[in-house]
Amino acid sequence: MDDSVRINLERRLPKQAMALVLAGGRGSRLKQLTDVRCKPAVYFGGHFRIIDFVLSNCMNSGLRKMAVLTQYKSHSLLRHLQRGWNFLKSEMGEFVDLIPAQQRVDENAWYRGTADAVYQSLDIIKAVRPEYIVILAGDHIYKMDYARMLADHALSGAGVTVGCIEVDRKEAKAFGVMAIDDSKRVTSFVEKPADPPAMPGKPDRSLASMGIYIFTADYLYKMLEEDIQMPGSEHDFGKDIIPKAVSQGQVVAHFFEDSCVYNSEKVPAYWRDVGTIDAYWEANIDLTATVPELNLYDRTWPIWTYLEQLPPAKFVHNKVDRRGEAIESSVSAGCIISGSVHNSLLFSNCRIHSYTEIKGAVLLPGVVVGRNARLSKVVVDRGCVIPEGMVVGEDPEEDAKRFYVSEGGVTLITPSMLARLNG
Ligand code: ADQ
Ligand code: ADP
Repeated sequence: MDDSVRINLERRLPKQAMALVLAGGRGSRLKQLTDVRCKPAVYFGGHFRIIDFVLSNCMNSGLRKMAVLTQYKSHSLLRHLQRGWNFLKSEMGEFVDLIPAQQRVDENAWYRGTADAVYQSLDIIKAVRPEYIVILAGDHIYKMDYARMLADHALSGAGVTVGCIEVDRKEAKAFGVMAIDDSKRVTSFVEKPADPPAMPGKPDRSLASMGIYIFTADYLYKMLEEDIQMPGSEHDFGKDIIPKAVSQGQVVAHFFEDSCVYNSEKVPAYWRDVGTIDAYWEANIDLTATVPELNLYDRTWPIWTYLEQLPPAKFVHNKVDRRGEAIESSVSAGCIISGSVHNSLLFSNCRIHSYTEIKGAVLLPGVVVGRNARLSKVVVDRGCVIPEGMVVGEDPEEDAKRFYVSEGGVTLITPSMLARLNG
């Protein structure tokens, strides 16, 4: 096909599309980190919230009609979006609309599955008159040009296109797993199979759904109207809608790698569901590596967020006995460091007092670490005050009595756990 046709589509289609970001999930595997906020509102990468990544992808793809569907513990998320994502001009047809759980069908039932969340907001969506609807999850960290997927979708003529990625077969139980034919038409789709099917010629790999769908609007409306009448349906995209669309021969696959191109340059195919404390810790700590897998310094793919006006990070040092330092670490604005920090990621406004040793720590905004404390391999929630002399990360049994210790040996500390210690 002529390249100019494709480029034209990539430029035009995002303007005819609307993105729906599903941000209602519980994220329970993040343990007490999601006690007060939903997963999309969880802090990530020193400055950001998880949802900033998918919204920035939309911005950078030219897809500027966005609606965020919220449900569970949405206060922190809504506050963040109101502060940080309020700059688009609705007069120009650009917006981030916040849609709380509607109660359209039954006054007593909130959203059931993901498809129900969309169904209950159909009036709001139809009023925008999009030709394409891009359904995204608000809880993944990745960079992706949705314009390429939109162009593929339009060219295929399918009712729905599913974003997919190769994963280890062992990990595929957590995903929708599919099979495709030579033309990338999806021939089968099973949601979270106990024994995931392998890819042809690759016995250890499975083709997983990223939970990203582009629908031709009319096809989505028809599917949702039918599904809501279906007895026994869980009203979920992965469980009900996509398998039915596959049976109708209406689904094609779009490979994530094919979208990892920006300004004609290939960007690494980085996609993470930071759904567990271990995955969350690892993805944050990776950012402190000399060459991290995820590049946050790429000016061609900016990640937008809300930033408080803060003074710069400061390192206190006196030649006699104090050494405020941070090595292989990322330190955000407003921090004051008088102790020793290694391989750690500090969000804004942290205070690291003298004679402390911090290693492999993810410290959320406003964490205070008292003098002589030692922390290693920890995630410390916003606003925690670690008392003077506390040691965490050296005796797992002792840590498990006071805090949450993950399978991978990461200790999670939250304000309520610390409050319990103080009686
Ligand atoms: P899961 O991620 O397990 O699988 P789900 O829990 O339904 O699917 O969450 C999808 C997204 O919707 C998440 O962002 C979640 O926060 C949000 N969400 C869930 N319920 C919601 C509701 N009622 N209202 C608003 N938002 C809601 C899905 C697919 C799999 C696919 C994986 C990829 O079902 O096929 O492989 O995503 O991660
Ligand atoms: P964030 O996730 O932005 O760090 P906070 O830690 O300030 O948010 O609070 C998380 C959520 O906990 C808030 O969105 C709110 O719903 C609830 N919360 C926090 N502090 C209070 C409070 N003092 N009174 C009532 N609710 C609170």
